[in-house]
Amino acid sequence: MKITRITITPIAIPDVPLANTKGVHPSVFLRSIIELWTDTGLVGLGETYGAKRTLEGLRTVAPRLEGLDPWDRHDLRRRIEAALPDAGGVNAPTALADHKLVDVVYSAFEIACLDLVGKATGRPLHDLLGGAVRRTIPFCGYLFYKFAKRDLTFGPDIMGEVMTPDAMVEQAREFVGAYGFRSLKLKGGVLEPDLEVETLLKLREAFPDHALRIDPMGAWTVPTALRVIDALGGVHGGVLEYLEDPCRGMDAMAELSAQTDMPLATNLVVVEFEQVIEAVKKDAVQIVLSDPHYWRGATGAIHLGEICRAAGLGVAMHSNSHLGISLAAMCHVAAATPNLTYDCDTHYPWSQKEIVAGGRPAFVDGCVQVPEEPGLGVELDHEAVAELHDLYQRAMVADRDDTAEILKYRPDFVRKVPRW
Ligand code: GKR
Ligand code: MG
Repeated sequence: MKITRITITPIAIPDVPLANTKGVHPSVFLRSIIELWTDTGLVGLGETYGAKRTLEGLRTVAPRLEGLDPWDRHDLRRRIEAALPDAGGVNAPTALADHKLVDVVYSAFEIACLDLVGKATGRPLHDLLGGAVRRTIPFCGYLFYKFAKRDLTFGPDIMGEVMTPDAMVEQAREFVGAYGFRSLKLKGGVLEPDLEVETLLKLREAFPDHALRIDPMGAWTVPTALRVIDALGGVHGGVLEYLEDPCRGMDAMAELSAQTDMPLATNLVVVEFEQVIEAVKKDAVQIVLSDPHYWRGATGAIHLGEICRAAGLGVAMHSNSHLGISLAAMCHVAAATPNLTYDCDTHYPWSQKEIVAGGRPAFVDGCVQVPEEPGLGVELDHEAVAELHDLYQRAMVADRDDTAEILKYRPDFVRKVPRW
């Protein structure tokens, strides 16, 4: 089986102003949809970031993949490295972490290749990763403070303004009611820490049995993080199952870690294999967030799980705004990572469209069934892709810059990390 043609389609999906410590989501989020066509008539699918550096990287590499055998991942890596010498990162300068372009591009094409191999052998993708240790994947409800959306040109708002503890409890009730989530993650670093503590205490009262976590994305100093941990009842019998990226940078995380038993998680200071080693040496974190979009694909995410097992670290799963191809890839990886023992993150409830045939997958009790069909187990709805490609062309948004976007809502906003 050889790849004969590669299609990269950028799409834009209506989004709502979800807040984080560096700003707020723009009116659309961007994805790239990958189709790898073969001489056997099979088509492999992939979904990844759609912002300009990723898109340019995918487009630069695409012509070099003609003739590739989808089984040969070393050849895939070689071709990508040759096409992208000295490639830097993919994210906007205002982002809080960066991911190497070669890793992001490799990840996207690897998953499409694995989809092909699965289709060619009649086996689901998780079988290519060692087999499924679980058949349903539990996700957490991902809660965001948000503004009421002002410009409805590209799509409606969801839930209006949510900027108080009580409004956040209502958001959680809606998500738990609609999806059955059994755990909740709050995107923090938006309101004063005391208000975020109040939000979590109110969530605990409203959902006494739900696991809770908060991710301030580096917004707090070490003393602030210690104060928050204390206010939330500490580790034993306290409110949090873990605390994600409370402080900015590996050294600040290590400084905090030395002063608390609260498990610290990250998708900001450990995003490459080399950083796992540094984090272990410094005892900076106890849980690493996996993600097949940048941990060198689905196989890299599985390797991360194994390295974390050996290092005594826990594994959770990171998300960005995404659609159903990514959801399927996340499910296969989660199914085949034995020590992924926390409910996975997903932005899916905030995504208003779908591009896989059959529409939106069902969430039952917060869980998604792992696809059992060959490969990823999803097919494209070509009309939906065309519609969102058209939106991409009309929206004229080529990059994600949350800090630029928040100035439309708060003209005096100044990006400051840590802020408190
Ligand atoms: O969607 O605003 C967002 C999140 O902040 C996202 O960009 C992060 O990558 O969800 C992610 C996280 O866990 O940090
Ligand atoms: Mg995070």
